[in-house]
Amino acid sequence: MPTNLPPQARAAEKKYMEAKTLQEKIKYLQEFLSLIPEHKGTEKMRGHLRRRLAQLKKELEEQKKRKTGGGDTSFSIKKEGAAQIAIIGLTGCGKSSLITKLTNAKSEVSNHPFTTKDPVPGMMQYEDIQFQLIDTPAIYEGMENGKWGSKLLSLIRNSDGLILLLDGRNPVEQYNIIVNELRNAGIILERKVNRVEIELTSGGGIQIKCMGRLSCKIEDVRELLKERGIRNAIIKILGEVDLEDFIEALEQTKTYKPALILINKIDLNPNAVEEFKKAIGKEAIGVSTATGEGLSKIGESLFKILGIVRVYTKEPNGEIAKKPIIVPMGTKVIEIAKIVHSHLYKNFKYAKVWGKSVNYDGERVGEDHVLMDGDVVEIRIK
Ligand SMILES: Nc1nc2c(ncn2[C@@H]2O[C@H](COP(=O)(O)OP(=O)(O)OP(=O)(O)O)[C@@H](O)[C@H]2O)c(=O)[nH]1
Ligand SMILES: [Mg+2]
Repeated sequence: MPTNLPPQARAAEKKYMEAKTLQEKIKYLQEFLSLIPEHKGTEKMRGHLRRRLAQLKKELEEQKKRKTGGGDTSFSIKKEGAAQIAIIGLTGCGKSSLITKLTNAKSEVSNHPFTTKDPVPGMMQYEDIQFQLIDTPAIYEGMENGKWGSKLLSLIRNSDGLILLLDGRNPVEQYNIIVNELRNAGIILERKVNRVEIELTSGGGIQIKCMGRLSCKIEDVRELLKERGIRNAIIKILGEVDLEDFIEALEQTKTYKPALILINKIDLNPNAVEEFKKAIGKEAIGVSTATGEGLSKIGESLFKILGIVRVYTKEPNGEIAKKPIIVPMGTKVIEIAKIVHSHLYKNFKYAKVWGKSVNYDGERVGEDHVLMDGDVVEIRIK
């Protein structure tokens, strides 16, 4: 970012950065924008800021809406199990039928539109872990502005993943409506290839891991981070990214949710999955809550899309833990040590690992060793 801004602009920027409320942020950002000289050198910056302003205004509108309409109780549900998965779809696609089949939850099933009014959670067993499924009120067009829409969208944003349930009689049309509604709310189902991942750390300065290409100046990135008060972070650059991608990552304007696409009622249309794949180019699993077909595939598929692994700890000469620790794919031994106990983390010497990530059982590995699903880890300290 250019540093040659007039002092008045810098002062307004400072007020903007320090603003606590949305109203204040909007006010000072407007002021800041009006004080930036309009020339080529500031073009990109003005573009970013204008987009940010539009977004802040939208947030304010949403905040007002939440305060005035739609009742005050939120849809939020306390997380339990390995992951919280919201089952979403249009009315009548079979969300309540599905949760009733897969968990012990009871949710009213009916062919009247908009039967489910409040979310209903239930636990689904998959091997030695459980997923928390949530049956939700139906998605509808224009939901962002609707009475329950914003509550449902915040439940979706807070979940770890989604089941997109489509009615097999018109899966393509239903899919397009859902994706559009989610996109309008900044929720995306595909992780961008070109992206920045920022993980804040407690020390170590700014560490940049470039696995792609940066198409802006590194000094601009450093300045942006400094402006936001970020002193310690691990930053991953994937694909070709520019300053805009950094701003997006910092402001989390887009929320990515892994989603499993299920096409229900295949008893009524056995060709639904092929029709869907041909039109949309995506894989889906065909199920029928009426006949039970396809339901047994859901657990494994969910596990896969979530990108998680199960790690079992073991004390030297002790038993293997019955309950796994659930961590993201790519987790290193040292991160497991940190989760188990700070003592193991601080005094880490090496670990012994049994399972898929090692060449032979009981192999000795260092702190950066990446674990795989089902691994058993024994941490040795100094
Ligand atoms: N033929 C057939 N009908 C199904 C299937 N699954 C659900 N249904 C029927 O579809 C209707 C709607 O099912 P629900 O489970 O209530 O749908 P929902 O998605 O929860 O609907 P809302 O709560 O309104 O959003 C009911 O009449 C179900 O019996 C299926 O696999 N095959
Ligand atoms: Mg329902």
